[in-house]
Amino acid sequence: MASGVDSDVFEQLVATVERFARERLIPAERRVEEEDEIPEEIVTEMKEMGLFGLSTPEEYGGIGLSVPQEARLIEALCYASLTFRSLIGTNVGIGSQGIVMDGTPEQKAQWLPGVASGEVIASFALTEPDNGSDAGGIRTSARRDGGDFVINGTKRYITNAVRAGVFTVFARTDPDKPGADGVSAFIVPADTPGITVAKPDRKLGQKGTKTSDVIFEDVRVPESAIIGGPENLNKGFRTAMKVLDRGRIHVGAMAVGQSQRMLDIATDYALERKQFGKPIGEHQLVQGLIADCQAELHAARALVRASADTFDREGKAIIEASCTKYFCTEAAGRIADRALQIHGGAGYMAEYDIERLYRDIRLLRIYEGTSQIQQLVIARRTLAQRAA
Ligand code: COS
Repeated sequence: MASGVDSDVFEQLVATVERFARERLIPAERRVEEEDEIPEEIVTEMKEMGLFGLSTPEEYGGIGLSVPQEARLIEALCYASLTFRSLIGTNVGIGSQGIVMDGTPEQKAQWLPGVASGEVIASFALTEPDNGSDAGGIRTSARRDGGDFVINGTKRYITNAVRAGVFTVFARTDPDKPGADGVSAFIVPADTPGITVAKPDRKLGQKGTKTSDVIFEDVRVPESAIIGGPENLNKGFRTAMKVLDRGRIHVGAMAVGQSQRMLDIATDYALERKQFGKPIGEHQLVQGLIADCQAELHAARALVRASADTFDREGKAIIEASCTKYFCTEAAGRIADRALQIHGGAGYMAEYDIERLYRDIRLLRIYEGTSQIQQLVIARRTLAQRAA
């Protein structure tokens, strides 16, 4: 378990990222929205700052933040549009963590330095057209052929697929085991013959992020491509779940960063906008909206920190991670709604940032496990703990 970086170095990094978000990213948000692309100069700056390698262990060229440190830094970064986080998100989280957590030393040495520098984008290929929440039901097959596996199937909504240098692909290696048990995780270089990345999806928000279908047709990989090596055959579902647990704390931190931004915008508006002869912030019903946002934001931030601490200390935090993702993203949805309401008619207009933020954060309640999946994880495990 990474113990993180020295606290002085870390505080400097947080201050740098806070400044970067305010001075470089927020001013670029409208351009990103219009062009549906992140400007190349910003991508370069993010690489130079080491943001792609936040969670990669130092020995592989990353910064090696602990989970609580990563959460705080992601909160700071997500004061700006979630699109910028999406660019680094798969390298910091779901795309690479399978290799960090369960990879062999050779796999780590081969892939993690490129992931940390941002030269290689790592993309997580789990979801399929017919299997999203039911991650154990995946149909993409990896058929053994001598010392190789041959992968066939389609993956859907795969973040950063168009930019990917490597995919972590979850495929069924045992067709006789229908659920989670017959699934393996593979490291598949994106230039392997037989991989087609479709053109990016059109979405409600988070313009500039890229998700696509990825089609695997007779994609041949050696058995050494199984994450953790051949002895991890049929153990890929657990790798996916561990990666998602950590990811769910990360998504909670994203929700906190965006919630702070939306509250700040709404508060500024409430101080400026006058109705009935005074700023609307002096009207108690508007104050009620502000207070509810602030109270939920405080609760969400505290929950992220507590869960991240548990993950760091115990190496896992399944119930905590699901509670965090569930509460923080649902709270962000309520905060967005109130922040837009405080703006009145202006909130519905595209010239005000809140309209875009409202659309962007909608996805938080869906990806890396819907709110309903989090409820299911929390309740099943709570019941099992009491029954034990
Ligand atoms: N960490 C480690 N192992 C885990 C785990 C976790 N967080 N969660 C489950 N497992 C293990 C279980 O312990 C079980 O192993 P054993 O049989 O040895 O006990 C195995 O994995 C199967 O678990 P379970 O029976 O709970 O699997 P289910 O198929 O019932 O589904 C849910 C589990 C629904 C929780 C899972 O499919 C899920 O999280 N779905 C959402 C997927 C998702 O987030 N998709 C987003 C796409 S990526 S952006």
